[in-house]
Amino acid sequence: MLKKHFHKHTEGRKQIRVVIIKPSKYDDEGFVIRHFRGVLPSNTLACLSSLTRDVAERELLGSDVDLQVELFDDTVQKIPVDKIIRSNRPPRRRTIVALAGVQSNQFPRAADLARKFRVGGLQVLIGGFHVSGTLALSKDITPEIRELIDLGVTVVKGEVEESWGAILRDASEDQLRPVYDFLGCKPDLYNQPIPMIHRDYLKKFVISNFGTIDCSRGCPFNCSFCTIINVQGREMRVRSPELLAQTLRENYRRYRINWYFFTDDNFARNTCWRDIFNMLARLREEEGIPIKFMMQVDTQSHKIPEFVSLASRAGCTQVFIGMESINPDNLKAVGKTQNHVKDYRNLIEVWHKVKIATHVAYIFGFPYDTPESIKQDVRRLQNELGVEQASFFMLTPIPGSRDHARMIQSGEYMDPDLNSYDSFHETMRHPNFAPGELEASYRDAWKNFYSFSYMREVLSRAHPENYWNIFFDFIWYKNSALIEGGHPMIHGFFRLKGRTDRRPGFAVESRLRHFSRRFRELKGLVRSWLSLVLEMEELWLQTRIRSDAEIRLLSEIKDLREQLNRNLHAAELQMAHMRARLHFPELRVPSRLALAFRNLNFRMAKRITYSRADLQQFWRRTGRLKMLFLRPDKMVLNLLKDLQLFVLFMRDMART
Ligand code: B12
Ligand code: SF4
Repeated sequence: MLKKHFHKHTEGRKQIRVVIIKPSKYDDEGFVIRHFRGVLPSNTLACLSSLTRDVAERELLGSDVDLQVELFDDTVQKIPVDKIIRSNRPPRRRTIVALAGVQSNQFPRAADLARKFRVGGLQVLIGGFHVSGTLALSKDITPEIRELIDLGVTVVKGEVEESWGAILRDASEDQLRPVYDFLGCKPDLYNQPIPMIHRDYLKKFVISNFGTIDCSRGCPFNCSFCTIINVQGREMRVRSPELLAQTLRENYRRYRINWYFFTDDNFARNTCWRDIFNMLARLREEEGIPIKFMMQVDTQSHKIPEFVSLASRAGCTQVFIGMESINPDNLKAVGKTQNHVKDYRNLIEVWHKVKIATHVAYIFGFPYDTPESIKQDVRRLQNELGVEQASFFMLTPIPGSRDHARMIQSGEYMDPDLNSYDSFHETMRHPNFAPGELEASYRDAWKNFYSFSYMREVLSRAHPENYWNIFFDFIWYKNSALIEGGHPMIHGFFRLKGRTDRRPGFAVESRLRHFSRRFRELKGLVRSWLSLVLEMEELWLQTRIRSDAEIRLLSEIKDLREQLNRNLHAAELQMAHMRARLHFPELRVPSRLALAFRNLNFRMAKRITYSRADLQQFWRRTGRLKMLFLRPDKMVLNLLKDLQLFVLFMRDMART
């Protein structure tokens, strides 16, 4: 929870508390998807918080009003519904709830929260892509939105940069309208307040020096599955590079935030990209602010003169590319005509040349996909294109897209539960897949792409500056998609399950039942994490960045190994190691090796440097033996070796 008071002296003044909530969604068992730590902080919360602050500073509600804002993110914190309701004490103290950035898959959860707040007598507003997209393409108000309006919830369609003050004024006077429609008058973003990141909120995320900002909105292209063009339009609107610079400086000065995800759908079409890149390069080179960032671009981005080279100079480390499919027939069928498959290889190479990692968005379920083609596509992404990362999605007819409107018209089957519209559930039927088969192919794609051998290949050729970014992404992705069975863009780390926060229709479990469920789940989770940690440790051992000194030492070891075949003693090997240390006083890694050398023979040293395969084999063998045959001395020794490796692994990771 984040609380901001914009006025210090509240006595005798009217108080308006705006509680902005980013709803999560339910899992298949009706529990709210919430994590101990999230990965990507919400830009919508940051954006609406800045707008509220601006309203307060400009005293748009009158000079006698004390405006406060509180932010809650349902994906990483429990929403204290009752406390929020109790804080509403009209007429002097009003609490207004704004359900923000509500996507279709979050709508059922948002609607449940809205109902509770309405029962508690609060004024409730809802905005974001579900209501905006649905109402943009539908002539009538759809039943789920109508139900909320009938409950007295205010629906806000479109962007509110130029109207948030007026809406809050209506709320403060108890005059909220049922629907506000700003789709026809999209705000000019140039001088609007920049989304503001809050330190306390960031503490809920794995990386606390990481922020999100949208530098532009809109996209000129016209893909049939896209909702963005029908809500934010096809004409680009951009934020002022100068205002962005001020915010980036302030974020760094106050909170040391220097890592960003620029959430623009297509940064390559931001008409101010050059000015923004130049500004970022100046912050890095002249002001010493080590900004680095990721951005989303299209498959033509590499052809924009200087775009790629300037992106690199500006601090870009990863591009998220809207590739979607390798099959030209699929691309044609969904109007993604800007994607030219023949040019994909060149696209990836151009980004690689400037050492920027590529991450492709890839959709399964297009008309020409089959279970076999999905397998082939994954192999081609790895072998032909060599992309570092891929995010897979199942094609979903999201309300607000042309696909959705067409399917409504033709009466094709769509899953009636909006909670499933998260791109990792099957929501429609496909002639080439039996029910459930698309989902199975999709799951296999994650498994096959993030295989040990491919991750090793990627990390072995990764630029040292990118190594740990990619490594962490692999952990995040494997945890979300393969352990949690969800989607990396929804899942964070360590799943929490509120017993009583269950979707209507699912019974609230007794304490005993819930705790035994959680115990079982946690046991499974610990096992999965252990094997993930060991897999990643092995990956690190096989691919880690070695210092020049270590490389020299290893080559010396290699020479000695050859000599060892001619009966050289391990003692001589130790001598070589000491010699190498004399030559390279800065040598850090050999001090770990030294430990190994002191106690262990040559084979063990090799093992510590390259792999824990022998240890793995020992534990596997030990696990199969009966108690009687166990060797406690070896077990203790190998346990110590494993612990030592683990500590080294953690230490290397923590250094980044
Ligand atoms: C960046 C991004 C992400 C990031 C999230 C980064 C972050 N945490 O901020 C990541 C990659 C994690 C992500 C994930 C997903 N995303 Co996304 N994402 C976006 C993207 C490209 C930008 C979001 C953004 O910053 N927008 C700018 C903000 C300020 O706009 P806004 O939220 O609409 O808010 C404005 C107005 O709507 C309004 N408003 C919003 N709420 C409210 C409330 C009130 C009361 C009022 C008055 C006004 C108001 O005011 C704001 C200012 O004008 C959008 C597309 C887009 N252009 O918005 C897709 C988008 C929101 N995502 C979408 C989807 C489907 C997903 C995923 C389900 C898919 C997936 N598997 O990846 C997941 C779900 C994750 C989750 N739990 O949120 C869809 C949602 C469509 C829909 N109808 O459901 C979108 C629209 C893209 C698309 N494919 O069409 N996403
Ligand atoms: S390129 Fe991306 S943002 Fe643009 S229309 Fe296509 S899917 Fe939408």
